[in-house]
Amino acid sequence: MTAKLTLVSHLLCPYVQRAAIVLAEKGIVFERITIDLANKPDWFLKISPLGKTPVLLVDGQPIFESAVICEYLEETTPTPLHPHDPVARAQHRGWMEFGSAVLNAIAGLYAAPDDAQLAAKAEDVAAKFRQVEEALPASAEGPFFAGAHFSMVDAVFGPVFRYFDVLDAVEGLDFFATTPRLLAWRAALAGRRSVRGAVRADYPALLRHFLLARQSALSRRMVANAELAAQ
Ligand SMILES: N[C@@H](CCC(=O)N[C@@H](CS)C(=O)NCC(=O)O)C(=O)O
Repeated sequence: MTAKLTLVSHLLCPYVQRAAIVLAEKGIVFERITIDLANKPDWFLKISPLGKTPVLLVDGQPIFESAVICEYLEETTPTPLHPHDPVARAQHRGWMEFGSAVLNAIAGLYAAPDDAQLAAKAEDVAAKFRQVEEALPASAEGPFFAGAHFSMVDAVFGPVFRYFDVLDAVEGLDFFATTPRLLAWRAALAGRRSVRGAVRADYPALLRHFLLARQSALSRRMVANAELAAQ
């Protein structure tokens, strides 16, 4: 890859992280520009048709939508993250899409206005995790989604699981009670260099701050937990 690549990012965006992970896995040198989505710069609004991160600038030409960015990187580099077999590849794309559904469910969870809706959204996330559990290889295989080879689906789920490094501490929520394979996969992804390097070291503190600022049922639960812990 000889083009100059710039990933226009936001510090907490899980879709940006996917692209950053794929770039790192492929060993591509790129520049990262972080913007404030609460105060979008004019240059960003000009290049981003939907006003969303990520945008990948390829020699100045913008590509938007994280899955499309990942596919572009796959097409233009010799180190595949997708399986070779077309059916398996299509199935992986299906699970990438499901990864976005899980991210939407997580957004529903942290926005839930009251405890009843928080419980319903937590069950939505847990149910989706049970579906992924069924798709994972038996424990003798792994550690990644399709076995030993890190794939695009891994790049999608690394940022999904990262939320739970903060959410695990919230009392009364348990998303992994019946998903041992998912837990093992989560641990493997948490140890992967590309996944770790996709965010800054202060990501957990930034995420906690973001979640507390939502003024949602989850925010109140986090405040209550912190007050209990301080007693
Ligand atoms: N489907 C898009 C989703 C991207 C997305 O939702 N980005 C969020 C940040 S994580 C965003 O830019 N939100 C700003 C806004 O909607 O104004 C993708 O996969 O790239």
